[in-house]
Amino acid sequence: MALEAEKIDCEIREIKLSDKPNTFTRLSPKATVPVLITPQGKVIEESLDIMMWVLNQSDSNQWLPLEGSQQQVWTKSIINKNDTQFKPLLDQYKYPQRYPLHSQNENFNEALEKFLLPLELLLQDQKYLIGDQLTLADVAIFPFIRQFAMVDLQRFNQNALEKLNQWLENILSTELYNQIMIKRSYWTE
Ligand SMILES: N[C@@H](CCC(=O)N[C@@H](CS)C(=O)NCC(=O)O)C(=O)O
Repeated sequence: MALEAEKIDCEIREIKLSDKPNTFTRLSPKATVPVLITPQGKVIEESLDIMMWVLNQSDSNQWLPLEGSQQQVWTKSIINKNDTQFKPLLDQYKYPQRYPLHSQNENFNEALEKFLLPLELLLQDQKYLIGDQLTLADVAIFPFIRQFAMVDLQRFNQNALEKLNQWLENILSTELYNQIMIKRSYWTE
């Protein structure tokens, strides 16, 4: 989304996660998507780093919070909490067969309490996570919330997450999101 928002030209190679091409795993042994190879050949393996690589060159929508601002502190804190607390719970909730020691109910409730309800509270009087405009924090974490919601939409909708649902809907209905979420065929060697 950052690349598209800032109109940075790139070749997109869709990776089949169950059959990763050798070129991909050779360039990035961590083997998670997305990975960006810059024109200088630098390999960037974290989505947040890819966003920062884009936004440090061009940020026409003002997604980046001002350096040293309170918004910057909040942005870092939300993304950090997503990556360290929510993402492991999402994986456990999404793939219960890989984590037989955790029940899906427990995972859902823990995610709800630690991460989703605090976000719901934040969205009581603002449209997006850092204010009334879409910024880095929203774009960095919504894919994880979307994945979580999609495991069991009914359960997600029933859990007093009205504002969070609306927030997700707002992002999913943007032209930007719909421009990038198109079906692509897998890249092969
Ligand atoms: N922190 C990483 C997470 C990347 C990640 O976990 N990606 C998943 C897909 S959403 C993946 O590639 N998993 C590897 C696999 O399923 O083999 C990032 O944001 O770049």
